Amino acid sequence: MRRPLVLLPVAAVVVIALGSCGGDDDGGGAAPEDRGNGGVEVVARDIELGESEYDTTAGDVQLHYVNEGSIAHTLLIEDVDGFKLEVTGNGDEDQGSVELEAGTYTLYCDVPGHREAGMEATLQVS
Ligand SMILES: [Cu+2]
Repeated sequence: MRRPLVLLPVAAVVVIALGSCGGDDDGGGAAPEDRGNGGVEVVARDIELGESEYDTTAGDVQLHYVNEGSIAHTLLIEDVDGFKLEVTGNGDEDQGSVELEAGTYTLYCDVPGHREAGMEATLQVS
């Protein structure tokens, strides 16, 4: 019974991400160069993130989360609601996109105790 419970929120995030992709609400037309940021790959380990700082460009930011640890981890962006990736075990992956303006953000894992243990990193969006 655990598996559907874990997969459902992941599916919801993907649907939300795809939905926000299609909903072009700025009306100005997205620049094709936006696709050039190539996404951000974040590695989870027990118990840290692969890097202390990540860089990307503003716009539709693709985040790819890969678990190289052995326990479940999540990836959230502080003060950005509605974005969460989850990986359940070694080799598990999750991905999603989120609209970000230029600025400095904090990525973290919200499994109790993990952020305090060091599972956070800076995301620089320029
Ligand atoms: Cu964690």
